[in-house]
Amino acid sequence: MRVGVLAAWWLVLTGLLVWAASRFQGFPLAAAREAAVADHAFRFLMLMASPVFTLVMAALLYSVLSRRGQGDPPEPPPYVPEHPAVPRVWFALTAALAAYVIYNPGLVGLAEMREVPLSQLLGSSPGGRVRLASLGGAEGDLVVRVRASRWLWQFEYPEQGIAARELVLPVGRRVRFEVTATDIVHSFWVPAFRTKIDAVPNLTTYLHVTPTRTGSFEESVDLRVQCAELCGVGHALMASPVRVLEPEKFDAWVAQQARR
Ligand SMILES: [Cu+2]
Repeated sequence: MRVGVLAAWWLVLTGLLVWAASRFQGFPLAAAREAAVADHAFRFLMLMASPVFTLVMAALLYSVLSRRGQGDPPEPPPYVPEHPAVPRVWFALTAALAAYVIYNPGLVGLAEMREVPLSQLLGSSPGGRVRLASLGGAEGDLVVRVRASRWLWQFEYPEQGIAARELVLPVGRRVRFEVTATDIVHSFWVPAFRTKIDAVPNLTTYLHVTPTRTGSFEESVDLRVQCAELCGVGHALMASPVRVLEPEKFDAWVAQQARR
């Protein structure tokens, strides 16, 4: 009977949690192809973790309520494992789940974000170094060089021969960011894109993003470049607005910047 009560608690709590999660609207604006991959992974992991969390909570609630008001036992009961198979099954099951999520959405999602086959993501480069950390992914349509300094961002468009202090991008084109820093370690992060990469002095790191909707910082604060690595007193204010435009408006912006 005890198992039945516990199972009922578990079912009720799981139902409540999944219902609340399905109504959750608190995600930041999603404005890139990569954001959809990241949000899918987040929802999937939450769904996987929910029954584990509620089982622990159900056992806790059941234990607290069923032992209420009975005082301390006269002497501590001896530890007798009732079902030695239970911890083994629990361990095997959670280990298998952990291995599964490392693969999918972990590695599969990373390959999807970088638009490369999984085999290429895991293969080693000719120099023998693991590519996982250094691989930027498939080529982009537009290159933007990002330079981080205490406490500002600078953007350079080498193919267009222009530079700017705000990040302006065309919608629907794959952008290759080449990121570096001039002083200390910073981190390039646009909340609406859900991707992030460290900006390191004397090193270029790569990030690829395909914006999927037009918008600006004035419409959503999630469209901003925000430093995500604590870098001193100006860290929290180290942000630049992001503007995503229709391709023809982007070309007009480039022409206007070039004339300056
Ligand atoms: Cu910072």
